[in-house]
Amino acid sequence: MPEIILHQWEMSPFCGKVRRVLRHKGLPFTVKEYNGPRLLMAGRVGPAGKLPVLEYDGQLIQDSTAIAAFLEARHPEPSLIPATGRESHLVHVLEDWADESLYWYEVYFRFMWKDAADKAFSLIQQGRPAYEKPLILAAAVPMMRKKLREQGLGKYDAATVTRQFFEHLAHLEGLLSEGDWLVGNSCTLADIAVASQLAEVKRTSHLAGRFADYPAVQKWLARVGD
Ligand SMILES: N[C@@H](CCC(=O)N[C@@H](CS)C(=O)NCC(=O)O)C(=O)O
Repeated sequence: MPEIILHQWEMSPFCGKVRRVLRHKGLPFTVKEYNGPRLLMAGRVGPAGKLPVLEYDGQLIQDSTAIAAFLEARHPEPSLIPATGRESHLVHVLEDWADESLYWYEVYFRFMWKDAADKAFSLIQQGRPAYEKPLILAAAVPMMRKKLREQGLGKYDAATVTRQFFEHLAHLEGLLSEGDWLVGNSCTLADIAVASQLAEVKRTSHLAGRFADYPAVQKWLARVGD
């Protein structure tokens, strides 16, 4: 078995995505959490300055999409990425939608509400001295709100963004009422990418209770797992 270390923030949806890929493939791994003063070192693990980064027998791979492709190539079974055909294209498009669009809704619901940001940072600050969290929040919340405005979603009010998000959820409900998985007859990277964003919305935002209106999505989230 390879030695696998996931450099992560527990509450990052992209790190959650990699954890789900590793578990789906039955690969044991340990995590290195970038909490406390280590937060400042996260930018140095890989050239893009982002987490997750996967360390696989000493080799560093960054970006959840690249990590999933790397693991699929080395551990093809159970497969998560159809190799060819319509399903492979759909998986690619849905994964990218989750990573590049749905992600910003997750960021909005986490960083526009102070209590949600507080919950999220509690997840990575476990075991750290209590004085650190307010300092980290004071830096992270304005920085993430600025990113949201630059991306665009942050320029819209909460009611508009919430309505758009639940429109997306209604479409997912429609898809998942017709089959167990988003693409084809088994769990793919599309399921894992979308579920990883939604799981973080549920975990820290005030919207968790409203997921009950989407029973097919709820059952599918349980099927994809943690
Ligand atoms: N496309 C990347 C996105 C990773 C990403 O944006 N990670 C966030 C945490 S959720 C991050 O590292 N942010 C720090 C930064 O952008 O400086 C992936 O799929 O891994």
